[in-house]
Amino acid sequence: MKATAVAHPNIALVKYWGKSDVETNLPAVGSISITLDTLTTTTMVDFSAGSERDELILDGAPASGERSRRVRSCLDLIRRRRPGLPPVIVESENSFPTAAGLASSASGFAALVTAVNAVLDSPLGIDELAEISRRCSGSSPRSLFGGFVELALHGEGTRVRPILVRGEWPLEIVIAVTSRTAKKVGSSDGMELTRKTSPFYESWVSGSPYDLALARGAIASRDFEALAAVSEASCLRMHAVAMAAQPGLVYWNGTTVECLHRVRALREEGAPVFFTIDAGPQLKAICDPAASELVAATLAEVPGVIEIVRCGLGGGARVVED
Ligand code: 2P0
Repeated sequence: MKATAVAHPNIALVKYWGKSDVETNLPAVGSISITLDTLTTTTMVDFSAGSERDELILDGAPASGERSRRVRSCLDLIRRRRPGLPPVIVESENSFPTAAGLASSASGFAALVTAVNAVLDSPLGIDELAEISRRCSGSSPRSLFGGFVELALHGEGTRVRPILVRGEWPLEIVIAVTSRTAKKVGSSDGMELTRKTSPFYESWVSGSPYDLALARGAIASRDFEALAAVSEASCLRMHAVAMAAQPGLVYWNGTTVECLHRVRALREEGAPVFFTIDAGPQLKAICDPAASELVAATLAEVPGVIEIVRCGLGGGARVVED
């Protein structure tokens, strides 16, 4: 009763920001993402260790507090569907710093549900797995798949589907790490504050289907410029609606803004590159592989950039040999 799974973080091009139901963690908007390679979460579950209660070991140290509470509630959701699972030891390792703002909860829950599913006599289907992981982290179902992925609102819930596999449009991602300080307001709290207080929230939500349609079209036709336009617009609107909350949420630092301008300048000079920024100060530049060297070198020179991480598109969550 042991299994190990790996999963990668993903980056949304059309952003999820806001929940229509906090209890079930139901997103108010759909989202489209790309799954990364290079960065990896590896999670081992051991139901045969004779543990008295569920335990989480994260990056080599026992975890408590919010992280372990979220893992237990994920395990509870699985036990509701597959009763009788004994207590488990969960050992999870990230190949990247958890505090670096690189979406460790998405890869973490995708790896966890995939590993647990591998020990079940009667495994859960992908839609059930996605539903469970979404309840724990709204971005995590997207990491169940590789390449380009859409998490769509569907009936009373959501449905996640791959749009393109990674080899069909092999873009690269250059991440400019500008701070390692954990953010003051996490995504879940930031989304709720935005929903309750931002005067722009309704128009953010109502504009999302249009952005999703534009992005789907751009991806289907491999239209880089169209994808750049809709992705930067979605990113800036997400930050605008959050900045308009009370008190306003500003996830950027000065270096983030400078990186944004450098990416736009590169594009004006003809390099196929665009930016996106999540609920933190790191800038992610998405580019054609031919431009990635130039993009990495340009962002590395921006004062305040402390690390450059380069990725391609990765595969979905999967079981691996121990
Ligand atoms: C996204 N983010 O689409 C957006 C953009 C952050 C900024 O999905 O509250 O940490 O646990 O469902 O999974 C944050 O994702 O949020 C997120 P919760 P989660 O990638």
